[in-house]
Amino acid sequence: MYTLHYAAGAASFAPHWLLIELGVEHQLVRVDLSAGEHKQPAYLKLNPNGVVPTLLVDGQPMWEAAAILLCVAARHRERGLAPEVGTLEHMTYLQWMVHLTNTLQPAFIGWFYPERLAGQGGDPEAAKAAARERIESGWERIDAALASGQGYLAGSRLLAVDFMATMLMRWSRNMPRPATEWPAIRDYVSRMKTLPSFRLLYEREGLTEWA
Ligand SMILES: N[C@@H](CCC(=O)N[C@@H](CS)C(=O)NCC(=O)O)C(=O)O
Repeated sequence: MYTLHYAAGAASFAPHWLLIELGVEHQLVRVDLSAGEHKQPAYLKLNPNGVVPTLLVDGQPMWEAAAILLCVAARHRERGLAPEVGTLEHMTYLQWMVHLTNTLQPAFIGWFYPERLAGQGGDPEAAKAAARERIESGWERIDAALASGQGYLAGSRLLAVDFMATMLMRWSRNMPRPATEWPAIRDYVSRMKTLPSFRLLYEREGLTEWA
């Protein structure tokens, strides 16, 4: 049994979407970030980083969105969202998952919370500009990969990594140059949005923007 601790539109968006797409039974626990619930001892016991998401798998907590995606997709490999380990498809899948979580995802912290990266006495505007540059160069690479690829990030079929990529693309929606300004990304996003699981996710999280 899965229990996802989530906040609407946050890093829990991709794991939540994957659970819906897989059609596996799960419960949701909403974490009120504005009330600081994620910094309370009860939540820190589950996730010492004090961030969402946390997924309980048969009561055992697991954190890090990308790890959750890899793990849950692999546990339900028969549903076709995780490649077979050791194949070329698996190689590309892992490469993008790690790249997204290692490069683009932290750059968003710099964009949304520049003061955290700038530190005391640092310049938040400079941190924000650097984050924007990193994010946009990420879109450049992803757009090129999609343009010369077979429709999805790791090849010709939808895999768990596509939920991660789309979540990050969504996060750029209010930036001066959102991801959808890159043509291959725009086409990819419109296809991802046609998944019935995307609609369901929006309903369950009460989201409206970027629908
Ligand atoms: N690397 C973590 C990052 C999670 C993360 O930063 N979550 C944000 C929401 S998008 C959060 O909970 N922020 C609250 C905070 O930093 O206080 C993951 O992918 O799970």
